[in-house]
Amino acid sequence: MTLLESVKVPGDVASLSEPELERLAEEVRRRIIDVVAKTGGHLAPSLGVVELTVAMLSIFDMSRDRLVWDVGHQAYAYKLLTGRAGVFDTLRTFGGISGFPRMRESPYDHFGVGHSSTSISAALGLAVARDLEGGTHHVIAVIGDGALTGGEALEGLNLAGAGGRRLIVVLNDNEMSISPNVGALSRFLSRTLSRRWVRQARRDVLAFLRTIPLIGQKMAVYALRGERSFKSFFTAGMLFEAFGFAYIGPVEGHDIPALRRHLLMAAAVEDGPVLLHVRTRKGKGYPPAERNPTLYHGVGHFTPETGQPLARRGDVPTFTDVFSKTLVELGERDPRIVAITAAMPEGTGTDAFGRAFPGRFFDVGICEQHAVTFAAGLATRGKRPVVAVYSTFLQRAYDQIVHDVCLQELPVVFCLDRAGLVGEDGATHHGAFDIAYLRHIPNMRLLAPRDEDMLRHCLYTALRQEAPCALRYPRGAGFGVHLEPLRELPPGRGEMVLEGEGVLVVAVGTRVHPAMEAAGCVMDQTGTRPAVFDPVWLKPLPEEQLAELFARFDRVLVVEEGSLAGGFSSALLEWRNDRFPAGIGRPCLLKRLGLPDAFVEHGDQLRLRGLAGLRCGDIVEATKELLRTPVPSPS
Ligand SMILES: Cc1ncc(C[n+]2csc(CCOP(=O)(O)OP(=O)(O)O)c2C)c(N)n1
Repeated sequence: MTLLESVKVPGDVASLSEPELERLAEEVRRRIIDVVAKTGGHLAPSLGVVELTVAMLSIFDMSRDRLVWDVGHQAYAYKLLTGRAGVFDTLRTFGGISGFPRMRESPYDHFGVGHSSTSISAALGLAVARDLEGGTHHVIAVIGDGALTGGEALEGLNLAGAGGRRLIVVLNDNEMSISPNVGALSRFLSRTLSRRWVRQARRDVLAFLRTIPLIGQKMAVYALRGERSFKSFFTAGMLFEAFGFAYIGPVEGHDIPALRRHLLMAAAVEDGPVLLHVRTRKGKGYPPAERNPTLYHGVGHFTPETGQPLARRGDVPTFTDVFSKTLVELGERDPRIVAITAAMPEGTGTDAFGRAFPGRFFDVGICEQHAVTFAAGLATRGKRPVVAVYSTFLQRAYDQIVHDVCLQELPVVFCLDRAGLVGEDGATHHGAFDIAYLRHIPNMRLLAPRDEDMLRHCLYTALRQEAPCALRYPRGAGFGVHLEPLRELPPGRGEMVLEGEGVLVVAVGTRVHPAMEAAGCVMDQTGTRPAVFDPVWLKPLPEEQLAELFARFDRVLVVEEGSLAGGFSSALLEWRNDRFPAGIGRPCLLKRLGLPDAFVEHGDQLRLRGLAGLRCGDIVEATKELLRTPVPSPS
């Protein structure tokens, strides 16, 4: 029996000797590599905290103590050691365990997560609840140096530090976000303080020391011999101590005995919050991931022996690829264009723009709110900012979009990648709500390209608007269509992509091609070919075309890969109601396909689309049902 098999409950880890803990860590690491090679997932972050997880479980009692992971993408070792080893190979698959901590999945997941920078706030909530109940258990937050760049983490730190509650924050410092970490905090942690700052600070300290009688001059000489020795005066500890935390570390994060000693020290701090600074290596123990932690941050299937990716990239470019190239193409034509990403240069494809125009590219860290307001500032001075962000993460910056961009009427372009169902990352990551959270904001314009060619025209068009404008496109490959020269899409005009009769299918974005295919099937099966309309603009609505179409069709099917509540079909219903007040207009059967009022789970993207009724076959069935249903006669 392996040690991993012998760990039935997390408490079993506490009974192991340190050499056994080290063996256990190796078994856990091997298992993570073998399973992620088959399922894909967040490999490098999880490998980096194997020893930390084992050490924490050897000291804390997870049936009593409470542990909050930040982002949660690094919790695979924790899952393996908290009763989920038997189902670990179902990781991220439909019906299997999630890639992130989930309170519904396990009593040992003390807080659900997927978005970054929440752990300190949540853990503070758990600590205050404990104190209100007179409890004595430990509350621990584990946060990465990348997640620490997010504003909410700093808000949590600020309040936890001032509140004096017993709380342990473990800083998992690997100097990486998905890409190398950015910002002053990260520099402070890695001690790459700017020369200018060091020189000025040296002058100030020198002046101060010289005021001390007798020994001052000697101290000054000793302390300030060189920049390097001066820098060593300034430790990360000073920063966290200024926030009101006791500081312990830094400790080598792959040395289990050292980790245990330091964790025990942290656990012994009784009179307030403590921060334990742990230095780890992303991808630790798996050379391909250590060499390229960005590639192995989130990885698809690969051969475990070599790290070689298994899924060969097809010939059809992804939406992200096409966006990436088009942005560079447009950047060459227009020097006003600047690109902003919140810690996702590779994921959003803005890395290419960064290489082409380093001075016009800004990775701001995991700071979606800052990204939006920063873009607004740039736009006031005539720049054309493109904020490239995943649909789900832009949720963070809702008020900034309303208050700093739309109310100010600033031409910021939002490029929302991963709109719709993303697949294996699941409920925390689906881009379900962007149509609903954008379309009601005054001044906002919203485009949904049906394929990678239209994505190019949408981006070109968005950059020509004198107004805030967003475009949404999905994760994954395009449709393999020909890429045409760029053209401007007139606002509020859609495209009739297939003429037909009987039923009008209004398909949003990437549902247009499946709808066209479905129309062919319906024609074959019933002899009636439905019409397919692509609104292109979700806002402003193509009102004149819709008025004409609603006059022609009394059976309408709307398909969108976004929440039905507040989505595009809701917009059509609102428009129709207001345009044709009671008694005017013809009765119409209107059926809607979209995402339900429920969080969609994780699983294969195609399968999830099928479950949501958004695939070609579902459109065929819905269309035929509409054709069969009699339209009520006007009363
Ligand atoms: C709000 C939000 N924005 C972006 C992301 C995407 N994301 C996931 S992990 C990650 C980097 C986290 O870095 P760090 O906290 O240092 O953890 P590491 O992966 O280095 O272990 C990013 C940007 C996210 N999960 N949430």
